[in-house]
Amino acid sequence: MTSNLEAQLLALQQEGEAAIAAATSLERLEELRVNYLGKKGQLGALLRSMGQMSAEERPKIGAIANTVKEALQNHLDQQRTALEAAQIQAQLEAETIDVTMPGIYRPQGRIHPLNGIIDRALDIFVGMGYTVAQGPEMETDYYNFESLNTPPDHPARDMQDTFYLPDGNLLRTHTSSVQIRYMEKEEPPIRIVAPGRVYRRDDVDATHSAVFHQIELLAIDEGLTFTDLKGTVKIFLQAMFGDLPIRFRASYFPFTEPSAEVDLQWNGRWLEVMGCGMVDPNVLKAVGYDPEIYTGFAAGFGVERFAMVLHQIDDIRRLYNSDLRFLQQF
Ligand code: 2NM
Repeated sequence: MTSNLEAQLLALQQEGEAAIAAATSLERLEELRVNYLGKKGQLGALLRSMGQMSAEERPKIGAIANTVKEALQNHLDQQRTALEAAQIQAQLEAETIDVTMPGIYRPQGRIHPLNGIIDRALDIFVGMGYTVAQGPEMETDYYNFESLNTPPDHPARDMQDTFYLPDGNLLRTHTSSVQIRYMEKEEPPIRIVAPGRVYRRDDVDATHSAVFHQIELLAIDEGLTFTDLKGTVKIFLQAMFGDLPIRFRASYFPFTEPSAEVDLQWNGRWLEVMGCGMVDPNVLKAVGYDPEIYTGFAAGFGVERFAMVLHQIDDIRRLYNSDLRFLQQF
């Protein structure tokens, strides 16, 4: 009877140890723990039969049962530690990064040369205290021409030169319309710079595009003179092109008086780079400013032309083709 129970206990230990050693998951291990050592487990079931044992057999079998229990518990603990270590090892191996792999190629973007010029120019004017102003590309005749002292018979108003829309509106031919809208809303002193797309009915060739970009600046204040205009233009061109000789040549715009073209000496030649002038009193009156109190200057330039000079681009159309072989040079 006793030796039978002893043999059963040892057999249970052997069978249990083998099952534990064969367990390959923590879940399986927990099943085995419950099966052997749990409240309704096999060891407990064997011990319950101790009730029928004699008083001298009891401690002996009890001691054997304890060693069996401890042995199974030790095996469970060891196997759990081993399985946990294996699990971490497997995770580490699965998540290994091979730093010698070639990586995912991501083509690098760039600032378009036109935006590069716009960014630089705006930075320079913002540094001088100017605010960036924007407005609509579709305009009324009033904001594009009439308010800008441009007479009805001026060639710029011709159907040949301006895109008119069926409703009588038009595509702005300069960003001066933005300046008019701004002056209507605000009071002097004013310092603004207006970048944007403008439209002209030109035949497209190496130096002309029907859509191009312009930047115009405007300053209105008490006591501004042509000297302020010259200084501002000179500082701007220096920041943009370097310290090169510049000259002012008398010219004509409907919205400025006097007006001038600005030339820059570039590679030994005089290049026309900007137009400018003192804002015509008629323009000031159109926005409700008193020309006896306020004067102002304005200047404008084409972004494409600046880009072509600075980057030695010989055909304006290259700026719009989106040919990466060209664009990636900048
Ligand atoms: C230029 C040349 C000369 C100009 C004038 C004005 C305004 F709104 F004040 F009348 N804005 N921009 C101007 C003057 C623009 O671009 C070649």
